Amino acid sequence: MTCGTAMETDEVGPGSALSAADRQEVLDGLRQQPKTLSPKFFYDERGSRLFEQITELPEYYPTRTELSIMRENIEEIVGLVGPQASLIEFGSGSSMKTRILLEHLDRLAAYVPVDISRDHLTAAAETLAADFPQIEVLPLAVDFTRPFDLPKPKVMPLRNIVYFPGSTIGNFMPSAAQALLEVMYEEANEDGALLIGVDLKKDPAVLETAYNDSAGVTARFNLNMLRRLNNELSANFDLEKFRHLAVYREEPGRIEMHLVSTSAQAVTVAGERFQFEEGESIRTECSHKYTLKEFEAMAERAGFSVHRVWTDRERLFSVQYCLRR
Ligand code: AVJ
Repeated sequence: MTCGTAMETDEVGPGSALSAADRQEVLDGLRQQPKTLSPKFFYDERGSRLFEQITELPEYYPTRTELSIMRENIEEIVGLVGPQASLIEFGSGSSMKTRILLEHLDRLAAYVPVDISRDHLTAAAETLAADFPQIEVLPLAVDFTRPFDLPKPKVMPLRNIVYFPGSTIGNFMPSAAQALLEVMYEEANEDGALLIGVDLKKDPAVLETAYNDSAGVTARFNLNMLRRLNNELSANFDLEKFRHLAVYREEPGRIEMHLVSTSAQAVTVAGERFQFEEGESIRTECSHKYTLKEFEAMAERAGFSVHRVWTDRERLFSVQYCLRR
């Protein structure tokens, strides 16, 4: 640690909400070369609102495409899942996609939203519990990247269906995505399945446009991370001195979002000083894209077989039903 010390408690500034572990993760990321920050720090209240706006942008195809794939194929999905399943969502679901499943699946034994953030979890779970009084909602606040014990619903589930929508799998580095699929395999149990949204490789121009919208919402979403660190970690990022960058990199097959320093500057975060060269960036997100073949290989290594794949006509996005082998 260099000059200055962070306060000892979790209270590290106005509107503080970041835990000591999160603060440590931020500092570790900024000490790295190149500097990185986890995309999980996007989602404070303002960031979540900006993400909602992103999902409605004309350029951002994933959300509306996944939603229409779900709507068009819901009867087949219902048939595959069968009656009295337990739906286990990785990440707290409040989305339309979750609602479609809760509306149509046959006599669900339980809906189990799993999220590390208790705040996200309770808000989403309460709304869904109110809207679906016939479904037992059992929110679980755990880190889903490691195996965890499932709650026991009143009605015995006939199978566990792990649900992971939104192509959130793309935010994980390939080795972490592989490990996460292995956890999902465990949680699915014998006879269980995985229902997952996976964004597909396509013309890089289409991808780059989706993350560089003309209204500048994605730029605000990206820069909001610095605003959040200013608020919650007593940082002093000058938001005028960083610009949004989103590029597709062919070899890792991913969109990368960066915040690029427009001048040489120093920034203080939780008492620690960080130096930026002009043009130096912080990588804030990797969004991996897969071909159907690539995803299938990864699912198979985790023990799944891809049983059914639904896509849109342009093959932008896929929803996949994977069985335990
Ligand atoms: C929520 C991770 C699926 O990668 O497309 C949208 C987040 N970032 N625009 C994505 C995001 C910029 C999104 N995921």
